Amino acid sequence: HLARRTLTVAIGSLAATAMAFHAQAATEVNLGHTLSDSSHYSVGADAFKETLERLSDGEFTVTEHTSGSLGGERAMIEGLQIGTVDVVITSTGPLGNFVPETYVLDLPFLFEDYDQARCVLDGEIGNELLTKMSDHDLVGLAWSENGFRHMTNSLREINTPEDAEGLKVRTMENRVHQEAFRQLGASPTPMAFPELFTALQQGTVDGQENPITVIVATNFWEVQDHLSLTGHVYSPAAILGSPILLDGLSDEEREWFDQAAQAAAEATREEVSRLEEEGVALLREKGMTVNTDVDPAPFQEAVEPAYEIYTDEYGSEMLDRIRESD
Ligand code: EAX
Repeated sequence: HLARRTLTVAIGSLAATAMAFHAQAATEVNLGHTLSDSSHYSVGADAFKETLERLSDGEFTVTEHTSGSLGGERAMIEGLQIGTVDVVITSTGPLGNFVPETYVLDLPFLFEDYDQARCVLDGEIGNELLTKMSDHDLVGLAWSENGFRHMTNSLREINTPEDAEGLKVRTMENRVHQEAFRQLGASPTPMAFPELFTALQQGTVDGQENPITVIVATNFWEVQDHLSLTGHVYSPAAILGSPILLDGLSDEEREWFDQAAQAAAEATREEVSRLEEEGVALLREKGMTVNTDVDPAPFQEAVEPAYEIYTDEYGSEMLDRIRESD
């Protein structure tokens, strides 16, 4: 009798422990991006983690995977769709392959400055684009930021479109960007970001283009001599979630994710603004030549055909709305 009772009690308490453990077990959220742990994306990831873990009182824990350890941006977006990755901070580079509506944001010389870009992304247009993500097995959480992109290369300063002629330039895997560089007379080579440093080091490509933030965070000065502030396109970043995780959440839980993404976007934008001020001096210190007075007008004119190619395929409604917003 006694032995049986002891056994029953033991089993009962084991079950209770298991249940308690289940109730407390935190859900691990894997967050990936392509940049280093000193980058503006990482500042955003820290804010995401802090906010989500605090609001959910530990129900969710966030593990950050930096430097493309979960793959390039295209691969991570695919990961969101199939549920192998939970949250991704990504440029819009490969996003148009999944959500063609976002291509409009990649048009060169579309946004005049940070204020205009942030305002459009935080307003009706940005929200519409985030909502569109759900038609493509993605959840749009917030618009964060990468920054205005500039050209670097190992051969010469770029002052005019002629200087870009014949340059082998790595671009993102983005049709609009590739077309713009083709119009400049450069030879665009699309490539995933995690392959870029080695490609520059080995001379597979002569140059690349990225915001000051990325050039600083990736030590590109080690493999590139010249930076020319062409500011040819604004590069947003999207904070995206996997529908496989997020569609199963309660409204309250989902709200925590939205707030965490918002906090990440704000922290990242602050860091972009800071580096925009301090980054050029830092890159000069590291030995890069930086020409700051590039006249954008001839570049803008040279890439104009990219607009027609875009509007022929996607129409001009979204583009007109963005242009009316300045
Ligand atoms: O999102 O691929 C790129 O050049 C991006 O700017 C970078 O991965 C950060």
